[in-house]
Amino acid sequence: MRKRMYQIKKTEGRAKRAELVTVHGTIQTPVFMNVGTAAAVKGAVSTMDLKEIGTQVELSNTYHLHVRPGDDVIRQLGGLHKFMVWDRPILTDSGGFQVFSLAGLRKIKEEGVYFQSHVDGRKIFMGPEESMQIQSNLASTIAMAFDECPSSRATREYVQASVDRTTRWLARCKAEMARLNSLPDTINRQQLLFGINQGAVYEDIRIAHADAISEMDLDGYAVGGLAVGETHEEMYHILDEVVPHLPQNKPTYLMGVGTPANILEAVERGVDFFDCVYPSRNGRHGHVYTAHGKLNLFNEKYKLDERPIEEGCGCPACRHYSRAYIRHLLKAKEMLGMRLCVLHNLYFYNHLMEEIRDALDEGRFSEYKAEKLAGFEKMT
Ligand code: PRF
Ligand code: ZN
Repeated sequence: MRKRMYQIKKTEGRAKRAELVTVHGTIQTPVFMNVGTAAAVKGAVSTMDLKEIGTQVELSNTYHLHVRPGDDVIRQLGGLHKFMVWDRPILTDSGGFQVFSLAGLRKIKEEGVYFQSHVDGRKIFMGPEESMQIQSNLASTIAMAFDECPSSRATREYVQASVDRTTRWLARCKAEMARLNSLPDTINRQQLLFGINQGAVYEDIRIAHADAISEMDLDGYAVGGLAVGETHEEMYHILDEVVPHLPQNKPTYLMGVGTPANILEAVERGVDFFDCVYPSRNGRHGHVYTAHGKLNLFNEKYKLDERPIEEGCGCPACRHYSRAYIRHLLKAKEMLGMRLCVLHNLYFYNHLMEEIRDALDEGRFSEYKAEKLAGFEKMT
């Protein structure tokens, strides 16, 4: 009997406090994965920085790394961990979502997706097997299944046909991952595979899909296709309906979500993995998170403000620098300005997750959540 990789430590309602043991170390959940799309967190943040701000999992993208520098290059250099000098877990997204949001002129067929590279316009084909092969070359800790994320406004007919194809793709992903993990020269032969639930806002399609993929005994399950234009209330409703149809003894990942408030709501509904570009993207624009809402450091009112971004924050920006100085750096377009804001925001998210885990450990998540939400009131 293989040791249980995923262990639930504590529950409160549907909320789970758990840990996932991987070949690259143990992940404490709920966790926020820090997005480094092309093997780099935007804003000149290094993997040394990530360790300093408490990042547990880094997330990269199959599509971007396949286009540049090429997964064959990363494989020859010993895999993504060695390439970017990061020894903790890495999750790679499958490319499906990025192809739909970035690439030009795409054609979806049963075998996979034909599209043009956003870098040089070159024609590329990616199907479930190709996505698994690329992720195996990257040798990430967790690979994501190759899926289609239909628009939140797609018709019921379109969504049903798309979800059915995503289910067939998932079976092909599972078979290909098993084959790759059995090859002697695969870098990470214990690569995990998470399946992805789709179905837009059609709850019956979502539930039937969740039931179907739950039988496939994957290492974890994601809810995809949310935060793509539906309202927050619709998203919470889908989570209410779908999460109970996913295996409770496996990790649950809500892809691309979200604001601190979204995360608190989703933890309450049983989600334990998150990722989002908000902290890094907002940081690059001088927008920084605090317990009382977001600040825009470009604002004139911080010109002479000698306080840190947030009093008591343990991040590298707040331990040393004032709002006034960071504002000056941003206005002067000095790279350091962006970098300090991104470090603060990622620390803020990582620290929020640590507080969520502590609250769950101590059986006071519900109070903690209410208290945090009241503070975030002004934050969008
Ligand atoms: N599928 C994949 N990656 C994703 C999504 C999805 O639906 C989303 C949707 N929020 C973000 N990232 N593969
Ligand atoms: Zn800070």
